[in-house]
Amino acid sequence: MKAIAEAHPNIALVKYWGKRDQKLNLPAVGSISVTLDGLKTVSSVHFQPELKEDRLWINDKEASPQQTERVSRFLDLIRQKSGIKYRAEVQSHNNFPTGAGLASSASAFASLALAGSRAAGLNLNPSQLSELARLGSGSAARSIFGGFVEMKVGEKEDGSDAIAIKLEDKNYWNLRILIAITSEEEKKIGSTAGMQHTAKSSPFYHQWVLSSQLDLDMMRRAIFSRNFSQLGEIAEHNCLKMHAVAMSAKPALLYWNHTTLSVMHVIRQLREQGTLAYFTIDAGPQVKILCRPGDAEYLGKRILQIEGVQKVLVTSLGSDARLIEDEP
Ligand code: 2P0
Repeated sequence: MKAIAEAHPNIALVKYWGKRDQKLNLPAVGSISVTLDGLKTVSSVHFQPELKEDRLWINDKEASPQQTERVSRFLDLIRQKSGIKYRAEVQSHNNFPTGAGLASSASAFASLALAGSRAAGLNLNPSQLSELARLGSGSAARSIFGGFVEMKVGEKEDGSDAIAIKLEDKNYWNLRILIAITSEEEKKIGSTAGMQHTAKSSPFYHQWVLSSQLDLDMMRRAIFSRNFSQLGEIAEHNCLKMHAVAMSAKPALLYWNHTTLSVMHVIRQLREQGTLAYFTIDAGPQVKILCRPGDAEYLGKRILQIEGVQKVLVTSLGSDARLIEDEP
């Protein structure tokens, strides 16, 4: 009753920020992402009759009670679906900084959905896995798939249509995503709390939700026509709009540090000088830069020169979540 699975984090080009249902973790807006190559979470789930409670290790360190409780609630869903009663030992390894805006919850819950369901003897299809992963973390629904992925906002009250679909495979378009690490500290306000706070207190939240539909339509069109400048412009616009709405919450949510801002300015300058590159930033201080393969090396070197940039990771489009080991 053990399985091991891996999943890659993803970067949203059109972002998820806000929920229409807390309990089922239903998003208020759809989102579109790219799954990343190179970065990954490998999770193993082992249900055992002798365990009294679920136990969780992240990168070989016993997790905090809050983290363990979140994973335990997620395993409860798998136990309900499968009828299994046992508690589990869970090991999760990230090859990138955890909790600093690099979508570790996306790859964590996508890999847990796959490993946990297989360990419990379930054989879920990718749509069912995406629905399950969403209950752990909204962005995890997207990490079940590789390439370009859209998370549907859905209409049904039970959440069965709030799932991700693959728009295009990872080989469809050869792009690079650079990740400028500006801080490895864990963020102080997680996405779940940040979204709730924004929905409650920002005067612009309603406009954010309304305007997302147009961004989604235009992003889909940019992807289907392989129009890189359109993809980048919408991604940058949508990112700044998400941060603007978060900054307009009371008290404000400000995920950037001064290096984040320096990188943004450099990217805009480089673009004026003819290098086609665009930034996007999630709920953390790291900057992700979208570019074409021929510009990646120059951009990587240039960004590393910016004061405060600790390192630059170079990634491209990654694959579907996959099972590594499955022991009945
Ligand atoms: C995204 N983020 O679309 C957006 C952009 C962060 C900024 O999805 O509450 O950790 O677990 O469903 O999935 C991060 O949100 O939130 C996220 P929960 P999650 O990538």
